[in-house]
This record gives sequence, structure tokens and C-alpha cells, in this order.
Amino acid sequence: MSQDDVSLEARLEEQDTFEPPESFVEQANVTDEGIYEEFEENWPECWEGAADLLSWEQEYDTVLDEGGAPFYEWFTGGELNASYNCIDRHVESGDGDRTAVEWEGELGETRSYTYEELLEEVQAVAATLRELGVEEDDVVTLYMPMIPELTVAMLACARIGAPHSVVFAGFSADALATRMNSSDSEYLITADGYYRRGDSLDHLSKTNEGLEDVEHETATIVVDRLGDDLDHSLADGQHDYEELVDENRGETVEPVTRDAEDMLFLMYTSGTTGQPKGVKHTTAGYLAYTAWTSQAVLDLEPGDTYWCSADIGWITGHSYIVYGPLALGTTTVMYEGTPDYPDKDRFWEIVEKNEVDVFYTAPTAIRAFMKWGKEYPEKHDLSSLRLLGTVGEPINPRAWKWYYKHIGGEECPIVDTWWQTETGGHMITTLPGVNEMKPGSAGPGLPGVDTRIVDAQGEEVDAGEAGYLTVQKPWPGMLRTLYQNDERFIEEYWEEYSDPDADEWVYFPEDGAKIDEDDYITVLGRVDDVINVSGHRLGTMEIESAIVGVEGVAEAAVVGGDHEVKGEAVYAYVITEDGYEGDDELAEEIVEGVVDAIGPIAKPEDVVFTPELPKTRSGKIMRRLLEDIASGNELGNTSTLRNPEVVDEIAAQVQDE
Ligand code: 6R9
Repeated sequence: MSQDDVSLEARLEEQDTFEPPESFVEQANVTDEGIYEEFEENWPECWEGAADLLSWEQEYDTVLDEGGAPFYEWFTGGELNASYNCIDRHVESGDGDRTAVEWEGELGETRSYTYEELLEEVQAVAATLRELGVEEDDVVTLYMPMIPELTVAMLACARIGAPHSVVFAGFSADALATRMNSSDSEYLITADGYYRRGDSLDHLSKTNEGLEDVEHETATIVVDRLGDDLDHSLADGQHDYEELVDENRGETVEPVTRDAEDMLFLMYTSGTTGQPKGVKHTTAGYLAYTAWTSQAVLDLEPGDTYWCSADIGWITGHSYIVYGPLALGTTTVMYEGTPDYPDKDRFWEIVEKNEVDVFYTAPTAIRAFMKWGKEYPEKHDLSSLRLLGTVGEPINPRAWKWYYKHIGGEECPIVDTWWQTETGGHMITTLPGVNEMKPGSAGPGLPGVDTRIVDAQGEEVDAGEAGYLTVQKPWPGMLRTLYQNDERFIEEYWEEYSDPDADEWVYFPEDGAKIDEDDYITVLGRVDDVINVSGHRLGTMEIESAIVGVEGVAEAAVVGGDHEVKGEAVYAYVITEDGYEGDDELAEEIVEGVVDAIGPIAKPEDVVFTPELPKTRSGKIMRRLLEDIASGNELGNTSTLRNPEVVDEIAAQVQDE
């Protein structure tokens, strides 16, 4: 490092607040700090501005209907179609030639769709789905990798009022079957495979394995992504995508009129208990909220080229690759593959080539970039960038500063956005043209979003103290319920801090947090049994049940331990059944069992065999202790344990490895 670099690093190291660069503020969509007060005084009508970003077939009567709280309804009486809002209206207003989707395949090939082309393709797929028998309100499962057909399929579903349920392609066959059974989904679009680091992955066999466990008949459409790289034949009831869709190119499919509160999609996510939760989002509130936050937080404008590197299989991709950016008429970039193929500068090559204006990624990726070194971004001209974002997990100040300096060139604000599958869109973040930034702290709640940090009794904690994050007013993008399970919806999110007798409802996202004297919130992480691996939510219960399903395993406890790149990694503590040896072979079978049940993202980092698990006197597994062991932390007081000696035994074993 040169002398200049050293002093720059030192200065950055010490700096803990950053003003938004003047060049950014000059052009930002939101610059008036009065917006916070304005929203507060005018709540809930403040959300009319978000609704105004959409085109309505029928104006709504009421902004917010609190009558059935916590089953809130937004923009009731309104009618609209999400696919119309994301495509047709841009074509009608003369922007049909603008690029809607710019796709980068892992092998270097590209495909792009103008809004006009997207309209044609979406109508063709909509017609195909109808031909297959899909009717309004039928759930269509999309088990697809990052190929443009996924975006097209989502919008085609929205066009005919069929909610989609996207299952992340990296999830296992079991996960697919569970979700299809849970949502009674009789239609599936999948692909034969995709590319990862240059190798072709067979996705069709995994799909077929999953379908064996689906309890009802399914009509399946298969996209041919791999061509000659996969020797595949389709089974009965399976159709080739291109064959069917090609026959419908040129068809007109009018967007169906949907009520504001009609379901737009389902997205399954992990929680404390075993079964994934089917989070239900509806049409108007979700679309208005993702469009508004895309404009206010991501600062998107129609002429922008914007890239969010998430996978559409997660909520981030739904809200901020597909719906938000397309509702605003932006060009959205989709990338199929990994950041290090063919080399570790792939992302920066994509940014340079497409002259990306706004880039949104996850802290886990930034930590990997840091590890690889600044020489990779330095090979490229990143001057097109104007704003950077992160999402998925807390970002540590060191990674924040690296991102700020080496990717943003100290000229781009960073928005650290806290939100969840359930919240539909951003909730806590700075407004990039308004607030100063504090690395490590996401920022204040957005205007109109009433976030408060409380103690176990629900009382607000003082600045600097840790507590539980809550949201004390509804917002348009919120989940409406868990699919066919209103009871669990109340239990999971509302029971903890609400006072139903007083009709006071408080949303509990199950995150811990602290707040400073400027109302900036630092999110500390989950307080339930959810592990956040590389920004992906995994339930410990789901992983434990997969492990216990392996022959020879008597009991298992899974925890998240600190990991340099992934943030958290999965650590499994396992007790074998009598007569079984806790050896490498069994550890291997356990890892395979987890990959089969959930997917490679849930792969345990380490499997530790132990004669006992540390338990409280009432028999509860002390997960905190296991987490500390996995993270290499100092161990706290173990005297409340029924079996304190076992902790040292396990710790010794972990250190030996
Ligand atoms: C969008 C998304 C939600 C959980 C959430 C929290 C963690 C997300 C964060 C963050 C700290 C941020 N999380 N963003 N923690 N800072 N900026 O990730 O949705 O997959 O449902 O995960 O992720 O713990 O509760 P989802």
C-alpha cells in the first residue's frame, strides 16, 4: 500500500458518520427531510403517494381498513393488474423500446427484452398457462434458476391472476414437494438445468424426484436451458416450454382485473417450527410499496440501469429485481451465476459493461470481495455507479467501508436496508438523499414506518440498550396472512406484544436491535431459531429433522456460529444411537441428508459428535452455549446446566479439529 492509501484507510477507519455526497443529493428522488414529519402527521393517507405510482382500473375508496386488524387491508375498493403496471403502461406511454430485462448468462451469453418484447413474451406464456388449464387464483409453482423465463413467468401469472409460488432452484426435491403440497399447486414451471461455475447442473432430475412426493396431479412445463449439455426426455404430463409458448407468440391476453387485496404471490420462508411458512402478499399494497421504496430508497428512475444480484427465489429478487424496478420502468439486470466465474471480477465486469447506475447486493458477497482484494474492482471502470445497497444480514463497519471506498469510490451513498419476506419491502434504512450514514447501523425506520425497540415487557428501551425490534403501525407492503393459516399468522407475528383487548397490534419480526440517540437502528440478528447463512434464512428445526432422519442419529442440535464470509454457518451437534460410530462416514451421511432435505445452502460447516447435549434443568437444549462454542467465544456461566461437564468436552473436541 502506498503512503496515501495508508492514511486514507486510517481516516476511513476512524470515521463513523458519512454525509451523502453532494453530487448524489443534487439529483436524488427524495431530498426533503421534512418527509418524516409529513408522513407522521398525515398517516395513513401519506401512503396515497405510493398508490399514485400505480395505474388503477378503479380508484380505491379507503387507504387503510383496520377493521379486521391484524388482518389489515390497503387501498380497498381499488382494482388493478400488476403485469399491466410493470409492462403495458410503459409501452402505452411510448417507452416500449426501452430495455426492461438485461440478462447475463454465466457462460457469457446475454439476452435482453425491451418492454415491448417483454409484453409479447408475457402474453404468450399467459396464453400457454391458460391452455394448460390455469384459472384465476390457481397457485403456479416456479422452480427455476436465474433465467429470463422466470421473470416472464411471474408476470404471466400476475397477468391472469394466478398467484405464483417461486421455489429457490437451490432448494431440494423435498422442499419443492413440501411447498407444492402445502399450496395445492397443480402447475409447475421448471428448467432442465443451469450453469454453475461453467458446469451444467441437472435440475430436471431433482424436479422429478420432488414431483414423486407431490400428492396431486401436476402439469409441468420445462424450459430447455442446457440444450445438448443434458440428455433429457420429458415424462407424461410434461411439456417443452419453447414448443408450447412459440405457438402462442402474437397472442393477446388482456390483464385480468384484480382487487387490491387479491393475492399476488406466495413465498415460503423459514421460521422457528419445522414447516416453512407460506407468506401471502397481495396486489396493490405490495406493488405500491415496492415501487415507492424503489424510488425513495434505491433512487430508481426510468432511465436507470439497475442491478440487484440476489436470486429471484428469495424475496429480494421478487421485490427489487422484478416488481419494484419494472413498475417504475427501469432496466433491471439479471445474472445467472456466481461472482467468481470465470474470475473474481465478474460482477465488476457486468457493472462496467452495462453501465449500472444502482447496485444492490448482500454483505456476504461484500465480505467475499474484500477477501479477494481490491485489485478485482480496480480492473474496471465503475464510475457509472451512483448508489449502492445491501440487504439480508447486518453489515459490519469494515465491510461497509470497503464497499464505500472500493466499489463506490467514496461517491455513492450506501443504503443498508433491513426488511423481511414478510414486510414485502424496505423498512429500516437511510434515505440516501436525506440522511447521513453510520456504517453498521441500518438507519431510522422509513417515513410512515413505526419501528420501536422494546424490552420483554414491550416498554421502549433507552438509546444504546439492546431490545426487540417491533413495528407498531401497519404498512402497505406487509404480509396479509400465512397461507391458509390465520392462526399461525397471529401466533408468529402478533401475539408477543399486542394487546388484542385494546385492539392494539404490534408486529414482531423476531429480530433483536438497538437504537441510538438519533433513532438509528442497529439490527443485531434473529432472536428465534433461525440461522442467517449468507443472507438466507434457514430454520434450525428443519435442519435438525433432516439430521435425525439419518440412520444412526439419535438426537441433534443445530446452531449458527460466526463465519468470516457467510456471516453465520450451520454447526451440527449430534448424538449417535447405540451401536453407531460417530465417524467421518456418518458425518458425510449427515451432510448429505441435509443437502437432500433442504439444499446445499444448509450444508453443515461442521458435524460434532457428542455423548450429550448441554441441557437446562428443565431439559431445554442450551443453544446459546453451542453457538458460543461454534463461534469460538468465551463460554459464559454454565452452572444452571443439568450437565455442565459436557460443555468442556464438546469445546475440547471442537478445538481439536
Ligand atoms: C430481505 C430479506 C429477513 C431477516 C431479518 C433479519 C435479516 C435482512 C438486514 C438484516 C440486518 C439488514 N436482515 N436485512 N439484518 N441488517 N440490513 O433478507 O428477507 O430472507 O426474509 O430475511 O434477515 O434478521 O429478519 P428474509
